[in-house]
Amino acid sequence: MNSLALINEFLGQPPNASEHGYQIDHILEFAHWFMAALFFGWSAFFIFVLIRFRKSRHPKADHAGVRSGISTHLEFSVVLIEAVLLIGFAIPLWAKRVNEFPPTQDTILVHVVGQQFNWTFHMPGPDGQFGRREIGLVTNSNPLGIDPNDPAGKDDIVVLGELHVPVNRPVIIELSSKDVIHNFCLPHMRIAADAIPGSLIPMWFKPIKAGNYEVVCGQLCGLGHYGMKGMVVVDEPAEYQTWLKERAELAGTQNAPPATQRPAGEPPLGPTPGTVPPPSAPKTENPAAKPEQKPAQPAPTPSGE
Ligand SMILES: [Cu+2]
Repeated sequence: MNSLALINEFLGQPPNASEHGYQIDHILEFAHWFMAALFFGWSAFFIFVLIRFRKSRHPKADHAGVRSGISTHLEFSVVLIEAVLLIGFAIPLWAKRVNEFPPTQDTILVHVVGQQFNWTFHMPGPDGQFGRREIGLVTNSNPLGIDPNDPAGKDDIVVLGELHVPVNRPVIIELSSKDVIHNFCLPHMRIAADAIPGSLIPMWFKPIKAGNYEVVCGQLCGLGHYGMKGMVVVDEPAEYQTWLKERAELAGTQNAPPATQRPAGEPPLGPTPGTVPPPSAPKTENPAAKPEQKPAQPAPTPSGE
C-alpha cells in the first residue's frame, strides 16, 4: 500500500480490493500505532517509577500519593481517543455494512452455502430467480438440493469453489450452511460473516480491482477446516458475461462436482467427516487397530500331554 500502512504490511494484511476496505485499513493502522504509543509510554513510565521510588531513596511509603493532575489528564485523553475511534469510526463503518445495502437493480446476488469442507455458490441464472432448495433433495450431483420440478431452478448456476463477479458492481451474498457454523471470509475484500445452519445471513462488498482472491473459512469447523478454501474471481465486465454464459449453458447439462469432495491427503469419508461420533454411536470396525487374532491362539500340541 503506502508508507502509512507499515503495521498492516508487517502483519501480512493482503492488498485491499474492495471499496470500503481502505477505511478498515485506516482504523487498523491507527489503532496499532496508538497501541504502540501506549505500550512504549506505559513501559517508560513503569521503568521511571521503579527507579524514582526505589527503596534506597524512599525507605518509607508516602501515603498521600501523586499530587499532580497530569496522570488524570493523560488517562482521560486515552479514553477520549478510544471513544472517538469506536463511536466515530468503527461503529458507523460497521453500521454501513449491516444496514445500508446497495439498491438491488445494480447488484449481483449470490447464495453461498458452506459445508465440510467447501463452498458452493448458487446464482439465479438468466431468469433472475433462485430455484427452490430443499435439504431432503440433496445428493452428490445436486449439492444444494435444488427442486428439479421448480421451473425457476432450471437455469440456476451452481458452482463449487470458484465464484466469478464483475468489477465495480456491489455483490450481495446470502450465506448459509449445511452442517456446522462456518465463516465466509474474504481477506482481500475486508469482509467476513458466519454461515449458520438454518439462517440466511446477508453481507455485501464492492470489488474495485480485477484479480483472483482467496476465500477462507474463518471458523474452526472440523478436521478439514484448513483446506476449506475457495476463490472469488473479479472479472472485467466482458469476461464476466462470457463466464456467466458458459455456466448458464452448462447449467442444465452438467452435474455439479460431488458435494463430499475432501481436500487432498485427507482420510476417506466417514459417516460425518471431520467430526467425532457421539459416545452412543455404534462402534465401527477399525481394521488398522484390530490386532491379528491368529497368533494369540495357542497352537494345539500334537504330542497330547
Ligand atoms: Cu468451515
